[in-house]
Amino acid sequence: MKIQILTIFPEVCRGVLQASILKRAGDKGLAHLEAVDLRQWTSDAHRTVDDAPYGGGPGMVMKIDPIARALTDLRSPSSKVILMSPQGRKFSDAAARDLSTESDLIFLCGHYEGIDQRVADHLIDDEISIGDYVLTSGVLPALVITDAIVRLLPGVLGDEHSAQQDSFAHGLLDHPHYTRPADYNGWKVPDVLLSGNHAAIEAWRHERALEATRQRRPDLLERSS
Ligand code: 9D3
Repeated sequence: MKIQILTIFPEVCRGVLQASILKRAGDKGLAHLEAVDLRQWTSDAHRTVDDAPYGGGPGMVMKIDPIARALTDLRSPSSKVILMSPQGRKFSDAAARDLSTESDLIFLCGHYEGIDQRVADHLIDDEISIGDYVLTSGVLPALVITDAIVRLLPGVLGDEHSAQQDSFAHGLLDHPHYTRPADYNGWKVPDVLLSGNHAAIEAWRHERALEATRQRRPDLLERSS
């Protein structure tokens, strides 16, 4: 799978893409992850990517021209171009699983107050938000989505089962985890986990996951039933 993040802040992306599991996925050849500088497709001395809004008002708007030229060069018949935008459909575990089956993704990141509407109307395949809070650009959302997708690719996580077993796939929050020591200043690990009784441990974990979900995220239970 190839993922390209098209942005005026490529160096921010490169830092994240060069760390941890994302770096390992790239090094192992399981994903080609790349930050691409939108200013490569400007042609003036100031490398301008934005301009004042028609109709007036504060802030700047990203111009269509550098974006259109960049996409002409980057896109292939198999690529899916996704605009990161507060107006997009909301990202989720299900969306990550859908996107992980694509071969070629291009995340277009906005900056400033917005992007010329003709980009969304004519140049993209999908428009995604990561949630109802205002960020300063689409760069962090593109990295969030890249991270969520790449960890689902076969071979990326050490244990093949860990992405499958992950909480949102079942619609439940995770159960608590403990490691040594069994008693830390009087804060004890639940006895059942030390019992060696695997059936009892599984039952306890399921009960604790259900309880946590009921208390904190009852919306997840409504959705799965
Ligand atoms: C005044 C209207 N604002 C929209 C809520 C303007 C605006 C604010 C912030 C336009 C763009 C941005 C920058 N954010 C993104 O590009 C963005 C985003 C976000 O802010 N929250 C959640 N998901 C995303 S995806 C892209």
